[in-house]
Amino acid sequence: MLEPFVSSIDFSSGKLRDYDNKLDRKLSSMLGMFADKDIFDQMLAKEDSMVYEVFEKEVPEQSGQLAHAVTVIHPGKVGNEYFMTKGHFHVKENNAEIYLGIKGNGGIIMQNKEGQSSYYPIEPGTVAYVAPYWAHRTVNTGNVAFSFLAIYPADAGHDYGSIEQIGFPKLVVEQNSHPELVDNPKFTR
Ligand code: S6P
Ligand code: ZN
Repeated sequence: MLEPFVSSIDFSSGKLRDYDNKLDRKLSSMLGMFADKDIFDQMLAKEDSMVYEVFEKEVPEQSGQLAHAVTVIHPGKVGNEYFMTKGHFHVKENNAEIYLGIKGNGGIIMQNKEGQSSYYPIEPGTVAYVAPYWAHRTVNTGNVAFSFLAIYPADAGHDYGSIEQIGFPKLVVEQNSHPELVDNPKFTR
């Protein structure tokens, strides 16, 4: 049986100090996910920049366990589209999730299977409820690292599926120095 434990977040960097696993998501792992392919290719040819890192505590992927991880999205854009996570549905689609904003400014874009979308800004202290059945992606809309804590059923699973090729109904882009939602031309339903 797993024993109780603690971990700690460094609020100045937004990172989890004593993580068990770290996932690195660089531009090369996000082929086809940003709308402007030409600018993406130019950026990747120059440097395979880090887009986001996920710091995980390890718990068994079993019903009843709560996985928790800190995601740090680096500041940056591909054209006018903010650096973002891949985004996913949970394999167990009825599993919800909680996000807590830790550092920086960002947002969460969500979609359901009917093609509806929902967007909320996240700042330090914001608690976002990802309802069951809603896919979720986060974006960094600021000039510094954007970090948040995610807590979710450890057996929820990640379904990246069509999101990797098509994305969300809306793109989160910078317009006149502010985040705006615009229609995603690839998303037709
Ligand atoms: C897991 C939770 C987060 C994300 C992380 C990276 O359910 O939503 O820990 O895994 O933010 O995003 P993604 O879409 O690449 O898994
Ligand atoms: Zn999730």
